[in-house]
Formats: sequence, structure tokens, C-alpha cells
Amino acid sequence: GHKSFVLWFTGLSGSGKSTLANEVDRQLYKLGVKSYVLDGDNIRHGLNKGLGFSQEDRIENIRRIGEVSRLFVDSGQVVLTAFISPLREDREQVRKLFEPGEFIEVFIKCPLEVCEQRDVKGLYLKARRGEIREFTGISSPYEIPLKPELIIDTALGEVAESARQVIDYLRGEGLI
Ligand code: GGZ
Repeated sequence: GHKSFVLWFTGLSGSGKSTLANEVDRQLYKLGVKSYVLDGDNIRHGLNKGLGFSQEDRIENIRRIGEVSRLFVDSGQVVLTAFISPLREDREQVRKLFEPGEFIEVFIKCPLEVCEQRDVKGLYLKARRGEIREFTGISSPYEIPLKPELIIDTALGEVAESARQVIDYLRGEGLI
């Protein structure tokens, strides 16, 4: 058996949150642990359709995702969330919804320059040109976690290696 918990990935756009969350999801499946990834694709297009990227909308986005994660954990599941969740205060509010040990904040550490260099979706270029306003890291804040449970450096390592670090942490904590 395993415990239920949330792996809360936080980091800049293009830092590799979704990629890593999906890889950890696959690794967990191989270990017989059923998990579910919440990301922009299944949340911002559905439950949170209508929310944009103003400070106010981001706060509401994260609040709702926190509540949904709480429901997943109540139902005995493992949930992985991949949202920028830029504000410390908002992440702390989500943390408060959980028992100690259930909320695992994973800081996806990748320098802005690297994310901007990658610019997988061309959003940074648009943000620099002023075509997207309030873009995280450019014209909207990102507050680095002060005491995350885990820090994963995605600027250097392979995705598989990063996923391994997360799995090792979960094992070490006796969560899986
Ligand atoms: C940041 C934006 C913005 C702005 C659109 N700022 O790389 P992506 O494309 O796939 O991930 C980003 C995603 C961020 O949504 P989140 O729900 O994770 O944000 S938050 O937690 O702050 O609510 C990016 C895209 O949406 N995107 N406009 N202005 N990212």
C-alpha cells in the first residue's frame, strides 16, 4: 500500500514542471502506485476556464487547484500538480489544507535565462515584445520557495534522473 499525498510542482513557464510530473506519474505507475496529473491542459481548459493571468485570477486558479487536490487526497489518491503557482502566500494557503507530510512542495529550479532560451512555445519572445502582458518572470513575479520539500534542478539533469530524485524522496519518507 501507499499513502495519499500531493506533489506540488512550482516553477517558471518552461522550467519542466509538466514534463517531470508526467515522468514521475509514469514511474509511479510502474511501481504500482496510481496517480493523476493536474496541469493547464485539464484544469485551465475546464474547471478554471475563464481565469486568466492577472494576479487575482492566478490566486483563484491556485486556490481551486488546492481544493481539488485536497479532494483527491481525501479519496486516497496521489496527485501531481504542475502550475507556476508564483506566489509564496498562495502555496502556503494550499499547504494549510493538508496534514503535515501530505503536501510536498517541489521547486523546479531553472534559471529564467534557460527557460527563455528554450522558449518551447515562443511565449517569452512575445512577453519581451509586450504581446503578452503579466508574463511570469518578465512582467509578473515569481517567488522562489523558501523551504520546499524538494528542489530539482532541471537546467542540467535528464528528466529520468530528476524523476528518480522525486521517487527516492517518496521512498525515503515512506510514502510509497
Ligand atoms: C505565465 C502564461 C501566461 C502568463 C499564458 N504568464 O509554458 P506554459 O504556457 O505551458 O505554461 C504557462 C501556463 C501557466 O499557467 P499556470 O496555471 O501554471 O499559471 S499560474 O500558476 O500562475 O496561475 C504558459 C501559459 O500558461 N501562459 N500566459 N501571462 N504563463
